[in-house]
Amino acid sequence: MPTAAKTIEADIRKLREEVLRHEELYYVHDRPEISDVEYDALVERLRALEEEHPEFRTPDSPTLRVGGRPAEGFAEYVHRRPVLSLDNSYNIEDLRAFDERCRRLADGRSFEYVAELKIDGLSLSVHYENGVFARGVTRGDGRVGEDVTQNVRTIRSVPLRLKGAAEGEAEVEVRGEAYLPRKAFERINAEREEADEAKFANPRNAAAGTIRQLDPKVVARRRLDLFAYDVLRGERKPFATHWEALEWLDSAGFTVNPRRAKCSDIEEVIEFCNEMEAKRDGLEYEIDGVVVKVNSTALQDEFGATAKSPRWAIAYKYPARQATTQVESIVVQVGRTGALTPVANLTPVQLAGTVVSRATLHNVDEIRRLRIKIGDWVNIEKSGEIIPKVLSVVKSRRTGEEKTYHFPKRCPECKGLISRPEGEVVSRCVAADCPAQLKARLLHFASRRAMRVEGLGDALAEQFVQKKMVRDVADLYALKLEELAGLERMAEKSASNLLAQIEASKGRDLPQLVYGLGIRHVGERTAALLARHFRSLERLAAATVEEMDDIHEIGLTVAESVRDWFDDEGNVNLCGRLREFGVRTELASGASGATDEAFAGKQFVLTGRLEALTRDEARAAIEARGGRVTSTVSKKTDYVVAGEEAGSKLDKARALGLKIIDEEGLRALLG
Ligand code: 0OX
Repeated sequence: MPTAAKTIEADIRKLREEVLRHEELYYVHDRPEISDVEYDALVERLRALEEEHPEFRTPDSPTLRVGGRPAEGFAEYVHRRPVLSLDNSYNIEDLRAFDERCRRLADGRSFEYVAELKIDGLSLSVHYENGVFARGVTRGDGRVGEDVTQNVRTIRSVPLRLKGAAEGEAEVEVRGEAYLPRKAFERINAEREEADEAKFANPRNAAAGTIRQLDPKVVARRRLDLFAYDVLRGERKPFATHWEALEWLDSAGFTVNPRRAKCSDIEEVIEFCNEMEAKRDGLEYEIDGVVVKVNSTALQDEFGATAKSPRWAIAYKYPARQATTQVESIVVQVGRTGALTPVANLTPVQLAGTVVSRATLHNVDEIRRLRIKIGDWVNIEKSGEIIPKVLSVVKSRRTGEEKTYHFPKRCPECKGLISRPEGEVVSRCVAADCPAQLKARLLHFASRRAMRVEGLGDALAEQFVQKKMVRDVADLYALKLEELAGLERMAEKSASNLLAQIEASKGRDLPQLVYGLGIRHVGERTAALLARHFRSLERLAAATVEEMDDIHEIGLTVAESVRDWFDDEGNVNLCGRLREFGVRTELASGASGATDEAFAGKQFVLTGRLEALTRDEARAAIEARGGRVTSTVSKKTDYVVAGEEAGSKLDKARALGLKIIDEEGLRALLG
């Protein structure tokens, strides 16, 4: 064999062994060392090499297998109908391409989609004989799974006897996704930690590990759950539509995820995907995307399947949010309220479409819980807009060279005292004049979603504080051109630009000002609620805890925090100076009062094609006025905005007697 070919063969062998090792760590030991994304990348690399050099592909190559390997200890079970997997799509264009393919296959016939959450768990097939639970089988490689009947029996959302008309059926197979709710996952990991056992990296691994437990008593304690998504009877799909199948499953006693939508076109599907992505972190369980299915089972049969996956369904995957990397150092950041947050500086790694080089460690307790050391390999996760967090330490990769980390005893910036009130997890620097706190307050006040002072970045804020040019956010409005022009790297032009920006910020609306003040527990949405309710800074400053607590969506913690802030003499003074400098302290938007009334707390559903506005613009405009946009029409919906070619949602709205407006109507409402 020529040398080059030998090297390629060796590369393929090494890669194959590497993939197999990670599979064993994941499936057999439930102790992954790399993230799913990295694992996928390894398999892809192997697949590409094998495709170029098929002569080096061996029969045991992991690329020939679709799913996980059966663990020892369970009997094999051959699925009567193969358990197909889903084609993945990672962006909207892929979804549109899927839609085009479906429409081509439908050849002019109209059809609907069903969009449902893609639960990040493991697929199970549950069998019933004469209405009685008979067997539970894992997906395995899609053809052969493992018989895990005793374990499935412990899942409370799997009925042991089918309800209603289903009772009399000779044979029924239900498919669904078993998962561990986040709460159960956290509890299990806490217990494992106490018992000095390796923790699970995420709920999916924990669920997969649990279903393979040989002792059903352990499984029962773990509280697995199941969302059912498919029903088969013998060889047939027993319903005309997937939606009906879901309703049947519900009536037969299964849990069907209520967050689902019947969509008349791909735009509605996309909207569901976006809406659920925004809600993702608030769900009680983890999802990794949305599954889109053609509703009609006749069309499903017609479209058929490839060797691996049906042509009538696709998974729209959200960006992967976990990765593994190394801790280079740990630093403590001081926030605008003095909160001390330990942050790990990481070897940069690609995650959810961006390069990540820092992850939060939250607080001292978290550092203790993780037992993290400098030099450790860690699993990190990014969720939503929040900065990534460290999930766990990969202890098996320790070399002994790692260094223990000690949380500082004093504020790392001003050397001031640190306090941690009883019952709280956060340590705070309590120095009133801590420069790091002031800098963080300035940056927050000037940030895009607050008073938007463009050009006021980290370096400038640092100088303002160091040179004592600014002692609170109101001082920004007293800055003079000569002072600014004297700063490092500040030409006269930039100085006057900055002054113009500062001047312009005086006109920002009240929600931005309230948010910019940096009151503890007052995020953007809370600030908007408070501003819209009280309509001026003066009235907000005078509000009682009870008045605030009475506002829908505002709780006692927020109300008390706001009251405390305005009770502070320094803050009263600050507000007075802001007003004197000419900063707007009255609500500008919707000043007539009528506009916001129409939106506050109201639920909107957008359906069909809008002409003048994009859906995102319509959504943003509604949300800016305090309304909410959801994708499902229900009794709770206040307005259905029907664009061109609105489909089943409009029908449902009519059936429920809801208020229906067209795009013109929405524009009128928006003023
Ligand atoms: C899930 C999920 C998985 C049926 C036809 C192809 C895939 N993880 O939540 N699979 C399916 O559907 C099967 N639906 C789901 N919701």
